[in-house]
Amino acid sequence: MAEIDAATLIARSLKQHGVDYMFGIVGIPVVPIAFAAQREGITYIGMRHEQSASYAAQAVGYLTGRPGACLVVSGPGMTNAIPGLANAWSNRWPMVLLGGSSDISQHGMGAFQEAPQVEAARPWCKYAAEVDRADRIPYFVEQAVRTSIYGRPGPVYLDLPGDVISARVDEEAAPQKPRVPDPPRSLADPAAVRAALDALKSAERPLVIVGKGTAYADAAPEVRDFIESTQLPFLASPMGKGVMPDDHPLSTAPARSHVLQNADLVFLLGARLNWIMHFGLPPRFNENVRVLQLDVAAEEIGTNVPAEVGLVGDAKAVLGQLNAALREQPWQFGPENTWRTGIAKKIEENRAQTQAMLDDDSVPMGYYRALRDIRDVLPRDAIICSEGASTMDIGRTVLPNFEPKHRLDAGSFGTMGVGLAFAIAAQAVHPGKRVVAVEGDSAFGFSGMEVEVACRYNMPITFIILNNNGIGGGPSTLDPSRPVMPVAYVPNARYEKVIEAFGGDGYYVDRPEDLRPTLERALASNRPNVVNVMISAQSRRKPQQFDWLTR
Ligand SMILES: Cc1ncc(C[n+]2csc(CCOP(=O)(O)OP(=O)(O)O)c2C)c(N)n1
Repeated sequence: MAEIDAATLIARSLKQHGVDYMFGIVGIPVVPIAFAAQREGITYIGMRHEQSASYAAQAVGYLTGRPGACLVVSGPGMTNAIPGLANAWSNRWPMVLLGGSSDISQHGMGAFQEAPQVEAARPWCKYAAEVDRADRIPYFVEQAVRTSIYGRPGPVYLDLPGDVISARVDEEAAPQKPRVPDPPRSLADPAAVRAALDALKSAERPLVIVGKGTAYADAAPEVRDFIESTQLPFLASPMGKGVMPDDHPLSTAPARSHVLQNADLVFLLGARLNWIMHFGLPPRFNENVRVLQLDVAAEEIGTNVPAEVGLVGDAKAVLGQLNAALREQPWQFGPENTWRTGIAKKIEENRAQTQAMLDDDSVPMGYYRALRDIRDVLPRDAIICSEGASTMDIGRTVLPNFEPKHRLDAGSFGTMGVGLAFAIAAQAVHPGKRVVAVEGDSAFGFSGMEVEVACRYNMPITFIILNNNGIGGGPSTLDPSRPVMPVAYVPNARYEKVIEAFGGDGYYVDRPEDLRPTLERALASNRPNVVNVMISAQSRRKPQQFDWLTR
């Protein structure tokens, strides 16, 4: 009768179900799980804050379709990871949080770091449970992994009491479950597929909105096929960028406000009508806009605006249905009409407006000028992580993506502090790709210590900071006779020195002519580095017709 320790059983069960990456911070009672994970062939990456570990785990979930694991200690370790659960819940990304907890035998006694962890996790999770017995570990892990990736993906939580982790069990009493298969790909009702195509044919000003749900479903080939065969204009959501290449002639990105406001029909592909899409309501949308919606979650259909047609199913499978129907009965949106010419005109106008800012060599630089050089040095398959307010918003318009799942940002939850962890996760999954994190100086500060992780694991990530001395721009000096402004940081902070402490390379740039050569050097070095770029605190986004937040 062979015995197995519970920590090994946890790691083996995770590996069994395709959990290949674990991010965490060890301590009582989870240390043995991290070592067991390494022995079982799971890549373990020790982070510097649980928040980052929880962000990295969900990025792996999005990038691979299998949840990343986040391993944390009891009490403050677990509560530090709740922001990650919340962000994954909002983004609909899978992850498994594994929280050590106090011994079951001491429950209620004021045990070391005892806390209501399952209850704390529950509002953010599809599934939250305490593993009450070591022999049930394979059951709980299978249940957790399957729940996180089936249906609408999301985070799950397993609470691991110390006396369960330290237990040993008869291996035969705790057999592994068969590997959770990838989620079954469900098809939409064929009648709805026909209805969607008929609706598209009847539209005068149609617009396809490509969301990150299509990237998650690995549906980029089907989306590309659909757009090419129908020749419909499209708009990418922030993380849907790259499912269709941003330089595609049918992209309407530079005319975003115009197309949202004037479309008479929008076809949502794995995109939600939440705040990022202005709820689908006036003044940002036409009040009579017709909505076609493809989503994996039936309950999403009709959110905020009733859907004329709901296609419930897997994006790859349903787009396959649409493409098959189009092959049988080809149809294209007309090549010449006022909708197309109007969009083209607006794109040209907006491009002309930004060109001057892209080429403005003033010192200090503006956002557009700095982002222009970043754009020009990145390879087409670079993975771009980004956060900040203007840094991210303007970055969405200036930095293109050409591949799906190559853009990770603050997302539906608008979380600052995700960028470094996302970059580390992306580099772990794609060691051969160029990964950059384009950060506001405030955003960088939320998890700046994670640059040590990049150094420790020899990840050649380039962390670029657009430094305007504060949250949305701070003063260039701090007047000691006045209270420090709430938006201000230490002016001219030398963030690049942080990475030098760990053996990485730091670069400081304050003149536009130095930026491109510095970025080229940083990328060519194949070493972790921080490029700290001073920009003007007065630099702003090009004037917008609407405030960015719809109220
Ligand atoms: C966790 C969290 N805390 C606070 C905020 C509020 N917030 C939004 S953007 C931002 C920082 C913006 O400054 P920066 O990153 O320097 O980018 P900039 O706009 O200056 O380019 C903050 C603190 C948030 N979104 N998330």
